[in-house]
Amino acid sequence: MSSFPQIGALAAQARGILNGLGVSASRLEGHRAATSPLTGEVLAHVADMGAEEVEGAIARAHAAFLEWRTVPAPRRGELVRLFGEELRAAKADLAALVTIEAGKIASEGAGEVQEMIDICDFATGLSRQLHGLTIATERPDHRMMETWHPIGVVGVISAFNFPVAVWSWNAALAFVCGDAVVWKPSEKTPLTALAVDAIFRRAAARFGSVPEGLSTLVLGAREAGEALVDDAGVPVVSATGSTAMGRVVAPRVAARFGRAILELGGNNAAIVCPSADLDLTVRAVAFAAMGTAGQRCTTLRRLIVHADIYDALLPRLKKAYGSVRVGDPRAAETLVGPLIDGEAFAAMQVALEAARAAGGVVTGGERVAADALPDAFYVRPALVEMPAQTDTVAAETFAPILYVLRYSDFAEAVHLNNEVPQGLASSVFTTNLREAELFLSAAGSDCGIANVNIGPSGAEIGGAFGGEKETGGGREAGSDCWKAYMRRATNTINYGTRLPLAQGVTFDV
Ligand code: UN1
Repeated sequence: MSSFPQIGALAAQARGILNGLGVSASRLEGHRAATSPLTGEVLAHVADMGAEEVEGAIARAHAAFLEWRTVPAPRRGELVRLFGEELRAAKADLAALVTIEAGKIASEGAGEVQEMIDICDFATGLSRQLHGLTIATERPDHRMMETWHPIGVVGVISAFNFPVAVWSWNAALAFVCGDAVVWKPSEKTPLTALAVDAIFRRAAARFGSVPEGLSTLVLGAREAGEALVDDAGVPVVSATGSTAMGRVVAPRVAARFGRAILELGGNNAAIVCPSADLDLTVRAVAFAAMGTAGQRCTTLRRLIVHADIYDALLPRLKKAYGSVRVGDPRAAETLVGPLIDGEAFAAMQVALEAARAAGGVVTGGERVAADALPDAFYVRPALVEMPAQTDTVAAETFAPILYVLRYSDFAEAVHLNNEVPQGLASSVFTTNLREAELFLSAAGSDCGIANVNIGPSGAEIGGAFGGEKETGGGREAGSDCWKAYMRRATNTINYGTRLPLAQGVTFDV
């Protein structure tokens, strides 16, 4: 039996966690309500910052940067190592707060905090590896090299669905790179941001000499985000959210020649080939499509199934969809928690209606527990068999809807994978080497993430995370993503007594 939360107890629990982590009561007073998607109840109130306050925070962050950039990088890594330790100590509390404020099931809440710990470990190691190249020069008695320097204040705009981890991918790297960070979290998740800010302060206190303003949290609505986007004192803006948001952010950052790292919408597909291991495929599809109630950028939204196995796979998927537990995300048996709010529910219904009108056959998708919880939006995940890749299928709806399409030729399946405007994550399920390699090749998936025999979601932090086309082109987390948080200087040194010019130019005065 599914269980649903009772209205009334969450505010005390959230406040208890915030208090325990050291968030001062004064930060929980303001005019804007912070609510829980579990019941719709108000957890606390917070104060929004206006543009002027954000500008002040950016100025203080810049002053902190001027100090921090001269601290040796491995020493900066020590701060991030301590932050990782503090996160380990606070993991259970922060995870519980993520569940209460963002609606994630308990294991995903814990997983999100683990992702923060992992990036701290990664960044700590990286703090001794911010390498530049030495490059052969064409001139005698010369040496040419690259040096990577801290760049300045990094603005981070994050979304509700990863309310703390996305900030940490950016911040952990930025701190070891010698930058200061100003963070504008989603208006829907201010409390988890306050908690993280308090945990960071614990690490800073242990470190001892962190300049004030190195890490600043600015709570607020659009005005606060715009102040961050438009301020020339913020050379890097890392923004995660919808493609619509990215369309606003990208040109404004570009207009002042800032650097934008964009992680926007995804419309992620998986191709299921005739040779696929169906047991594994069903499990992978279930997590990727229904996990996080379909509210990951990497959520599986389109399943492209070969006609020969369609009738074997679909009943198994329908069974998984029919039996998945929807309910209180704190309960051990629950796999699907609530949608973030009523807007998300309305958008889901609009998409399902459009799919039906285009000939789609919908299983699931209905709201549950609406009588007991009128301000919370629990839905059964929807499986939608579609006759074609219609406009609705090509759009990202941030809800648990999986559109299923049929294919007969592998090239057609790859074409369908790539036909949508977004380009974040993709997968192929096959045991055929040619199909797997073709999918990963230059002529295969056009996405930033292309997987074989695992779903498109749940990426590890060690790799570069992000995607192409309307996903925005940014990369965050592992690999060499750190380079986006630094400026590169090319240095040429003449240790001789002559002055040979490049390209053989002579200029004798
Ligand atoms: C997001 O949804 O914005 O790969 C990020 C994943 C997670 C990150 C998702 N590691 O699903």
